[in-house]
Amino acid sequence: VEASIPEPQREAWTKHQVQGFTDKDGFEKEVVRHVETTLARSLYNCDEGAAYSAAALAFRDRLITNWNKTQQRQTFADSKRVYYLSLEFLMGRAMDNAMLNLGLKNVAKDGMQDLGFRIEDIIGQEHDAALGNGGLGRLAACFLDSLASLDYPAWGYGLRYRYGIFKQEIINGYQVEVPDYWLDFNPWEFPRHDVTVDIQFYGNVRKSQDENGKSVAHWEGGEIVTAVAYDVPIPGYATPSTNNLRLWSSKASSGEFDFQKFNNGDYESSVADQQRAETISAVLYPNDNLERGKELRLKQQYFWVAASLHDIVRRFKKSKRAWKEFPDQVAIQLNDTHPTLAIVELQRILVDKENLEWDEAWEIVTSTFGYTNHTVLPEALEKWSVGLFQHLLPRHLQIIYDINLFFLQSVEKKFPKDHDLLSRVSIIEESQVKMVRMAYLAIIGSHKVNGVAELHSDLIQTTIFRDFVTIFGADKFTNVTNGITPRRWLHQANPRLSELIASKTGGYDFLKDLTLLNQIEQYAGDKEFRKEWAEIKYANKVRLAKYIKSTLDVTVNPAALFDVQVKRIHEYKRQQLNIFGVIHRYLALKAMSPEERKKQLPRVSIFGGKAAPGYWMAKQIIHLINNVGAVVNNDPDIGDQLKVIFLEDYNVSKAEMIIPANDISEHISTAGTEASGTSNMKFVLNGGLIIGTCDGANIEITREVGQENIFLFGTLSEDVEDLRHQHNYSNHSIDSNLSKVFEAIQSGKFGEPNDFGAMISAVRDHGDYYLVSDDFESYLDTQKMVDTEYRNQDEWIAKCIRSVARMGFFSSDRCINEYAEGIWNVEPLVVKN
Ligand code: F55
Repeated sequence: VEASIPEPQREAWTKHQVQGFTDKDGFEKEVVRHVETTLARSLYNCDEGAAYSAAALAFRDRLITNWNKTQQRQTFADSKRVYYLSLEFLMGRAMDNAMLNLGLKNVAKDGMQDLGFRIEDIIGQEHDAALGNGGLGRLAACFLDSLASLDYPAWGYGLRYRYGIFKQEIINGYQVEVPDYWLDFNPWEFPRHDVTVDIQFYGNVRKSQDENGKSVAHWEGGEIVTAVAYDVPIPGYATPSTNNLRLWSSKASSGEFDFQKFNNGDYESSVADQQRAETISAVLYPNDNLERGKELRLKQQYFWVAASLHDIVRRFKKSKRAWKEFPDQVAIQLNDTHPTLAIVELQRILVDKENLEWDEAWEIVTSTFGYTNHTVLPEALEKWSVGLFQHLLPRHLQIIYDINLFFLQSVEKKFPKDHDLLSRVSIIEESQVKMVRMAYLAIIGSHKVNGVAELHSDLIQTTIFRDFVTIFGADKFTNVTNGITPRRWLHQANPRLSELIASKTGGYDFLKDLTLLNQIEQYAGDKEFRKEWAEIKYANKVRLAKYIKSTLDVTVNPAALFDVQVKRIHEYKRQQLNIFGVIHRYLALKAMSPEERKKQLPRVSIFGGKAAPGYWMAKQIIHLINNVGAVVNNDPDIGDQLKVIFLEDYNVSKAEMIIPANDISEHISTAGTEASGTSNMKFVLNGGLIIGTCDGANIEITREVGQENIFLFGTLSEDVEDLRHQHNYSNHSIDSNLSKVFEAIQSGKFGEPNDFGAMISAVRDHGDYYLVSDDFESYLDTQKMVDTEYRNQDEWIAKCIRSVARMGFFSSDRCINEYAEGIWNVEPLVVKN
């Protein structure tokens, strides 16, 4: 700052620099000031909503000073930056996180109390920022927290959706989607009306020759939409580093908004043009692991990618460096294939606008990008029709053809006789409708490709991308196992457990170095420690039980075993296996004498999660869970022995309440289908055990916590294909316990049987693709072991303590450090306060 202010005025500026509150009194003063002036409300009618707004504004002011300093420091140092491109950032609430990261939560708590409010109630007023579907979006949010906490100079780039993921309501047992309008009052974003980029769509490409006879492409005509930047500060934990998340919002460009029409009185159609432009950033697509090829989605992708690259290139150009230094200044990570167009856009900028030679440009491009794959499911692999591309992005399609041509030529040179190979790895799929395969483009245009857990990274290298391993060599492919931020998922979600751990490890250093958790292992046998541990778990369960009572009017016993499966609803995640297991348990209880029933371990089966609005089967699964709950929860024979709960509208802030209350959680995907999973890590870190398949990160969790501390069951991934083959080519016999479950459903016990016909047929008649029947017996056996082991509470808690002690590996800090070293080649840049 100081350098840019002329000497005579400098004193006045520095004298009045905002310092920010540091104590309770200062905080209260800021809250009162915001209520009176910013919100223009009388102090005597300040409700919880206004109190939240004022407290949020007070914390926002605190963040801004750190944020400005960090940005200035990064500009001054001009060192290499990381850009994380993600169509989703599932942030959740910001205020609690800001208070904790600044170390001012107690100040806020006491201050709010003085003003007549409870801090939890005030925190609860905040609307989640839900700009994501599930794991992929939440991973991006955890990464931002780690990047800032580890002082990496890093930016996130995303879209500022007007509507995030829909709000889920359950009506008569069915999911109903309600729009999530979240921007009403959002103190966490800063509109930058001066930071805009004009983005072009459609039009034509004209070729000309320059003075040296070189062919030059000109993309002309079409329409222009303007991208406006909105910045969100991302505070690190216990550091002044505060990074930037830049979200783009679309609006009609001032050139585009047709003043001619407007002045001619065609007001309606000029407003319609404006609305069409705003549609681009209007809504998050609510599908997880499914790509539907909609034009608006491709428009969103290009709009966001082009605006972000323009911004990055603009920043680079300020340094006046040679283009070949671009990869020394810039690392761009592609979160899945959604931003793959960035590869093409950078090549276009370098060749068409900056006049670099193709090969020189391509070298820069490939050194800049890294690509993270999050799925092997074929229906989730992005493909766009060539026709759509030609229409929307004609110049980009030409560049893709050229990239493909040069790539295939190099392959042919290396593997001269293998024509089949060429068609297998071509970016263009030569099908009836020609398609652009985005994952192939992402691989060819990046210097590293990573999966998100060991099994997943092995699988992509041996299945969907194996030809590319042959072509590029194994070094291009790597693994970075996912992680989670312990700040939000332990300290914020479970403050009492965090405090207990701090009391035994000499403070909160473990939140910065999660491997320090290993110090609590020695207390696994300590009676007093176990007692405190159990009390905290019980209190967390009481809190969830109260929530269940208040929202669903079902009474659950906090002493029962809480068995939780919360995640997006998907056949591959097998919530159907879980609910079939619950039905089996119910039938077994019904068949018992009352005395025998009483002897069983009481259990609460808790479900939560959204189904994509167009995913009919997933919606039927929700319906069945609710119908089973309606029967079981009202059956006087059953009482506390079994309750079945479906929690409405699962989101980040609800996860923070639900996860600390788990005894066991279910991560039961068909082996080989869940790339990693991240809630599995959150559940164990909060002192629960897992029932899971040998899939994704479950395998590494087992390696870390020890196989005596996890309940694994089911088919191994290497056996899945054979079993599927057998289902299709021989008579497929269904597990006998599962058949009884089907009979119960078909008897009408759980509502109209026709509603669930397709769900049963999928298993019985249509090949059981997800191996529900194959795994049913081992699932039930494993659940039986869970019941038995839970009865020995001392040993159970000891297992939980040992597991938590061994979870250090799963911090997103470890994960980000691996990316920084192995893929980005960036170093931290410490900011001093
Ligand atoms: C969203 C949109 C599309 Cl088009 C495709 C996928 C998604 C999406 O939400 N994917 C997703 O959440 N994937 C998950 O990523 C997590 C983080 O890596 C993994 O843990 C999880 O296994 C994977 O399913």
